[in-house]
Amino acid sequence: MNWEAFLVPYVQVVEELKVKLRGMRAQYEYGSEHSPIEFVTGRVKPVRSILDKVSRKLIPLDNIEKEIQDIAGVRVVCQFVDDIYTVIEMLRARNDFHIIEEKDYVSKKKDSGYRSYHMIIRYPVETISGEKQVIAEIQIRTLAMNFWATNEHSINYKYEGQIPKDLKARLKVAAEAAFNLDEEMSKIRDEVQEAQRIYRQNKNKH
Ligand code: 0O2
Ligand code: 0O2
Repeated sequence: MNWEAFLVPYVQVVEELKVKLRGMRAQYEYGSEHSPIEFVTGRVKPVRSILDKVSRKLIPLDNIEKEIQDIAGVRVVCQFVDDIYTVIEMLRARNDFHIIEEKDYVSKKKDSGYRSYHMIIRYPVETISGEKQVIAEIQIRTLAMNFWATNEHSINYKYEGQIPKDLKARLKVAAEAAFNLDEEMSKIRDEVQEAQRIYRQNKNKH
């Protein structure tokens, strides 16, 4: 299999989605408005990780495009939990891609403690041999959810998915703390946003 050639459209999709979603943030900034998007990252899944998933889930090589839905992945990170829902509505209203599936791990966390909202989309990308429909995953989460998930991901990687029991329990406590932080921040959201609005207005004056 020629992986480099296979991944070319995915690289294109990640780049396009990053530009588009970062553009949404820029539009809010220009209007001195609170942006529901704090930052956007993205990556193409490394071949090693694709192959790991293929063998873990017994996926036939011919089905990779359909069955591994996060080969192209972008991540939208928000300040507040409510922002996640604003972003979801904005994404639903767009007509440059089609949403195939939504997974709400925000209101229903995974057993690990993981929280995030996932959208699986079908994105049309122009290639030199015509239009290609590429499946991509958009993860939408708060800064606190992202902090937790990034650390848990590293630990999971180190222990190859077999995290020791006591560490797992600690991660659950940390997930609870991240949840409480989101709750507390939501309560003072208006204050925070007012302060940030004043800051942006002053910055835009100069
Ligand atoms: P690992 O092993 O996961 O740590 P930019 O300059 O911002 O345009 P950059 O710096 O190339 O782009 O990458 P970016 O967008 O900052 O993302 C870097 C890291 O974020 C990646 O690490 C991923 O871990 C993670 N990441 C970002 N978006 C996603 C996503 O949608 N899904 C997943 N699963 N991970 C994401 P590495 O370097 O790939 O390796
Ligand atoms: P990467 O690139 O290492 O992040 P699964 O069967 O759970 O492996 P599935 O069913 O395709 O995958 O989708 P799911 O469960 O919605 O998860 C897809 C992605 O969400 C994962 O990609 C992670 O990026 C993230 N995710 C899901 N559960 C967890 C979790 O418990 N902790 C953390 N840190 N992230 C999670 P991959 O495949 O792990 O790839």
